[in-house]
Amino acid sequence: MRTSEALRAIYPELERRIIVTIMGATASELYALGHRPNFFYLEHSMGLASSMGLGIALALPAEQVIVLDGDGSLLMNLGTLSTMARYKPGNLLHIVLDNESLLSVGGFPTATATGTDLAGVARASGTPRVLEARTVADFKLAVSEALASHTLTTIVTKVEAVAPSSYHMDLTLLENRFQFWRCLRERRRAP
Ligand SMILES: Cc1ncc(C[n+]2csc(CCOP(=O)(O)OP(=O)(O)O)c2C)c(N)n1
Repeated sequence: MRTSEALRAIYPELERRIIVTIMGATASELYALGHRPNFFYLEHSMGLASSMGLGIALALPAEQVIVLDGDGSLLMNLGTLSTMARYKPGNLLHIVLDNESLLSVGGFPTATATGTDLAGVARASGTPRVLEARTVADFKLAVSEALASHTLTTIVTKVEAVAPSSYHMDLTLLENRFQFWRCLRERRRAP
């Protein structure tokens, strides 16, 4: 399964929710499927998409927040798993697209290529629900189950290390930041 296929399969689930992605390939693939004001692409701050998602989930308990993480990014901030598990927001879904590499900067293999089991680390950190997927069908099912469960879930899904056809995004970081902030503000005001 490619990242683009995985994201296309769950795109309808992303349309209404608050989405925070890592930078690079994942951001570009989601942007290519269609940008929305409720999508934030956390450029540069590698590892912190889950931390940002956790903060939003705690601040906006009526919203469902989905973080699109990468194996390299999560490995840079493993403590995020224990922090998320400590607060256990039921409105947070943490998806790890594990391509076993730092794809966006040339494909250097990460520790998941040599056996680190991120689902196992998430379980040992106390995450109440941890699911794994390898096919588009399994991934789609895992996402709908996780969203219906209203329980903090990490889904680790293996994806091929295939780069997007283009990394170009016609949206500056600041523009995305203000648009996303306005979207969050409106959601907070909504009854
Ligand atoms: C602190 C920090 N170190 C390094 C980088 C450079 N960098 C950008 S994307 C990336 C790889 C991210 O890997 P992963 O999370 O596995 O996502 P993938 O690119 O494989 O989709 C790196 C190292 C960065 N942006 N920030």
